[in-house]
Amino acid sequence: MTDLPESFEPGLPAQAVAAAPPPARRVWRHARLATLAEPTGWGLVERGAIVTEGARIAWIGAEADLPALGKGGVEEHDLGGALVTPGLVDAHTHLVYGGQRALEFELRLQGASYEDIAKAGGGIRSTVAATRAASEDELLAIAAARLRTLRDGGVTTVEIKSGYGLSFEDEARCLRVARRLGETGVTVRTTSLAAHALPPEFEGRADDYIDAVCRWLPQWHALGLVDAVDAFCERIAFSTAQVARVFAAAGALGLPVKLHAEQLSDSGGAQLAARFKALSCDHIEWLSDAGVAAMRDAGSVAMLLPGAFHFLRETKLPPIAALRAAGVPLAVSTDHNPGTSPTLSLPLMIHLACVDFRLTPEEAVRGATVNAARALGLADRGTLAAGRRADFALWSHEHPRELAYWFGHPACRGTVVAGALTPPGAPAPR
Ligand code: DI6
Ligand code: FE
Repeated sequence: MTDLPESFEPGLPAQAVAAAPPPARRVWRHARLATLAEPTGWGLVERGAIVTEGARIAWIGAEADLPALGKGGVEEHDLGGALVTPGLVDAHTHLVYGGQRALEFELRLQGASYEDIAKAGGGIRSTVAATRAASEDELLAIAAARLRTLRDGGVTTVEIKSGYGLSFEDEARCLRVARRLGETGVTVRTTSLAAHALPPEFEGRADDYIDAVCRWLPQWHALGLVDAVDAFCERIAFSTAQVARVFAAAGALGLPVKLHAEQLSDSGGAQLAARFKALSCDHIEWLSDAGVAAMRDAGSVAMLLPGAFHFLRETKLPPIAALRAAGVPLAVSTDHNPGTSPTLSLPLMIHLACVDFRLTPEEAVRGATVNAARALGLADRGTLAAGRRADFALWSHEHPRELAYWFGHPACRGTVVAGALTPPGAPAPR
């Protein structure tokens, strides 16, 4: 039995240690752990415990092996046998927008296609109009409620894209809202998706709009609003040549890129994204063999979005077997957005990834944890291990495969975010 040191914070100068209060130390007992800490397997520990110090995991293992916790206050938590997994990571969302598109959904059910509606000026553009009409505080309030619902489903890290402002100030507003959502609690990573659709004031001038985006990007970056850059590469959106210009501007700022690629057709987006060492290629239903090889060589994550596939009643499946054979990591996210995936349940996406895309339950859960973290370039989360962030989700399941099995009802009992317990229904982070 090893004693834990008084403090796990490495390398602080003596004065800083004296001045700063010690981080809260908590022990979480009576947990059924699924650590995902090894490259394969669930990493099950039947009667486990976790010691957290501030926002980090200090120790994790069998409760019987708990080290002596030394002097000083330790807060005790009995988890009552709950299943504990790494906090879920939703690495692809469009969470900040005004309005909703239920009428468009109804029209599509009557036969109109997503592309028809987009070409007729509906679709993304109608959400742009509703977003521009909303105040920043209104956008914040709606998005905070959405984020709380995601968190109550086990999410402790979320990526939020802009893309419904499409002007310098409206995009900045949406990114600011995303940043404000990250000020407490759930980690928020922001992505500029200004190259999402052509705003009406640039009608017929897509290249001019791309020029503007390339000029605006350094300014949003200077305001501290952007962690990554995305684009929608599709025949109804932007060409590979246009996306290449946006990615070059991102590269000049040292920002990583990712791409909405091959969602509705094979445009060779994955090969372009690979040239820029993209963190991920997302959707990829129409991905070709050459695209798979390019992603493998670039180390990009395959971001699977079964909510959009389901909602658009797509039939073309992403090439899962080829991605698996190439060793491309598979991630799963909600793609929450009002047009193609109005869901706020990442556990439901785990289920759909298994049923519709034929992932194994373990692949799908890894897809919503460790591989999603990788898609955000975050190496400190997605598994449970000493030194990792103390982000975990508590479930009323016996085995983690049940995350994929049950669907459509909440099974998350709460989350621990940066070492602090948040029961379901707790106030939205503001
Ligand atoms: N692909 C999508 O699925 C969303 N954006 C994108 O580039 C849809 C956005 C919308 O319809 O509002
Ligand atoms: Fe998307």
